[in-house]
Amino acid sequence: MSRQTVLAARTEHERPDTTEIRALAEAAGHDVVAELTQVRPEDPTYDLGPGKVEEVAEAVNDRGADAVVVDNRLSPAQLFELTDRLPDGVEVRDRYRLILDIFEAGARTPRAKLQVELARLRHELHRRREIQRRNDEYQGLQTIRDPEGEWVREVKQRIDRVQNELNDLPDEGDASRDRKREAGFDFVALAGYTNAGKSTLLHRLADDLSLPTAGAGHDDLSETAAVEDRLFETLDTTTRRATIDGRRVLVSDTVGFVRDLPHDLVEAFRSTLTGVREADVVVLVVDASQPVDALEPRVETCLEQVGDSVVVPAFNKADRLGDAELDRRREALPDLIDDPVPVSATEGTGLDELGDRVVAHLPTERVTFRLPHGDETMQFVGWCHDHAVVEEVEYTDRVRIALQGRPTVVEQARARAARLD
Ligand SMILES: Nc1nc2c(ncn2[C@@H]2O[C@H](COP(=O)(O)OP(=O)(O)OP(=O)(O)O)[C@@H](O)[C@H]2O)c(=O)[nH]1
Ligand SMILES: [Mg+2]
Repeated sequence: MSRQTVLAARTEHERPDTTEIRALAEAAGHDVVAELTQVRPEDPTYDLGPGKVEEVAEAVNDRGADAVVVDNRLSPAQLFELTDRLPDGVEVRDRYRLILDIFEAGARTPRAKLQVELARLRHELHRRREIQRRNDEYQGLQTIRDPEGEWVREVKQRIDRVQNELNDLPDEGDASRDRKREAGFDFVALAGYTNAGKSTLLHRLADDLSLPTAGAGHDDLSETAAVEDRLFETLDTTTRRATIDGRRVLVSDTVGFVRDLPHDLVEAFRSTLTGVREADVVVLVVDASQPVDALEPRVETCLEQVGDSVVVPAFNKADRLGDAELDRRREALPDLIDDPVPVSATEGTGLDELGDRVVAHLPTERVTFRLPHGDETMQFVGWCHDHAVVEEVEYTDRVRIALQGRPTVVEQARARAARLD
């Protein structure tokens, strides 16, 4: 059920670009029927200037709209004042609440649902605190009956409850990650702005043949990652196996970033982001088909979230650009990211180079064994093929095996080889 919506955007200096807020509004189920923009400093009462508020109200009346979206963050008071200027029943959404709505509607897994609820409650806590603070100011010297406020306490209790439920969810994190590292898996996370093509790239990289069957140890490996031309399609991490240059890699798709991603949401999705930060390599997926000007702020937003992980940047959707356009984009970001790899997740181009760049950053050790001929050595060679990259097997007076892989795997190989010699 889509809502008929009037969109309003105000920026202080340049004319507002409403492409992103429109896409966000659409993702939240709004049908934008009118758009009003304004260049002006923030008005303390409404955010928008009072004249613009009148225009918004007129547009709402003319179009029979039932919602207004403002591309800024409104204080609780501004939200209240603006709503008051509009016909009864018209809902006002700012960027922050709009993103919360999208997350709320899109959350599918129990974890994502609880994380969104936590974000909403934290936001509600701030709102109630601010309303209370304003009340206190107005009351001046009057005695305040309940300084903390039952109203505020109630939300805090609900936050604790949701937090506990989240903590009680089966741990998908550390322990199983450690086990998989032990087993020789490398971890690669796909991170990037929303709609950059992360899930599409995951489908490309994933090893369909080695798709895990449901069963012990693999239950957090999900088979699907929805692809949609819609912001925030992915709200939960999906992990798939991939083989990149012979290395066994677990690749995770992640929640996209967006400018002004609500802090409460970032907090609530912290475990997802921790996954990104613990990855051996983060592939930063950039939608290179965006206008040059849009790239820098987007890449900056992503880098802030990614922390100091090893980053391999990919310019996705390269199929939409010519070489000259790609070069212009590369030149626009020299200080932020190092030599992005042009790829097309839909066409499947550039993936070999991307794979090479990823593997070059994985922790790697090389070793050569010389073992006696025999069944056990052949079994060991099989084990090596399954767990590492076997570079050479040579049969002379002994069997010479040269391999490379994760240091933990090389260590295990050494221990196995020692038993054979
Ligand atoms: N032309 C072109 N389109 C692409 C490419 N990769 C992805 N797309 C399209 O971009 C849109 C978004 O792709 P997704 O893979 O859902 O993007 P995402 O980064 O996972 O998005 P969120 O989960 O919403 O953050 C879809 O319509 C894809 O078909 C590409 O290489 N070229
Ligand atoms: Mg996605």
